[in-house]
Amino acid sequence: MSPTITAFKQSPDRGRGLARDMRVRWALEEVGQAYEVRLVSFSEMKEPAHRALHPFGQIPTYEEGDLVLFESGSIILHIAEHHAGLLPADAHARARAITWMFAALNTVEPPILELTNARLLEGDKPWSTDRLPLVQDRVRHRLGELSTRLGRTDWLDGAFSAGDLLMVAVLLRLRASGILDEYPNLSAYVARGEARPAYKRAFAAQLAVFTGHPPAG
Ligand SMILES: N[C@@H](CCC(=O)N[C@@H](CS)C(=O)NCC(=O)O)C(=O)O
Repeated sequence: MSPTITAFKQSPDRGRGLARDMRVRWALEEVGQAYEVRLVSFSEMKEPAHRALHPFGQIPTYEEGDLVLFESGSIILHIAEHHAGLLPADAHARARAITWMFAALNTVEPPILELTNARLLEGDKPWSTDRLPLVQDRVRHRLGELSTRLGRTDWLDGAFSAGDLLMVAVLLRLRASGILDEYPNLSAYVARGEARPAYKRAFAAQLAVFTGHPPAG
């Protein structure tokens, strides 16, 4: 039975790949697992029926038989643990790939989200112009460290893994700011992620929700 995920009925980014169902779609495409999508509006997300799946009234959720999950990282870990392709077989390499999943969500995504919030939600506040450079510098600090670790390698630790999937998904949220371009190896890393056929299929499926046109092929 195919799992069902939830996604925005009206995505704020107009289906450009930033909503977090994208990373779950990408993981499912990487492992070749077909899936269903249930679209929810902002008001539906806050209703009891959806909150029974997701206590914080958000997307994505994941339903598979009687299993219900929320949190994109947990969903992707579940997918990666039940299918080949997103985690290495070697126990230590697997633990390191999972470490990168946590690093993406817990160390790299928070300053990026802070920057998004500073721009979108606080841009009209009188203190915003003083605060924004501080927030941008916190992002640069983290990216500098990540860039040093990645160096000239294609992926964070050997072959592409769920750690890379989440890291690329998180870094993509920075593209509009221009900050990612300051780190050529990270830009190239993100581009490598976007070039993966599974990413392209997931992106096309998410965009189709916005355009109303199903992806070709
Ligand atoms: N930590 C959660 C964050 C989920 C989240 O923020 N989802 C956003 C969409 S990308 C959402 O539903 N926003 C609407 C809202 O919070 O009301 C995850 O990784 O799944």
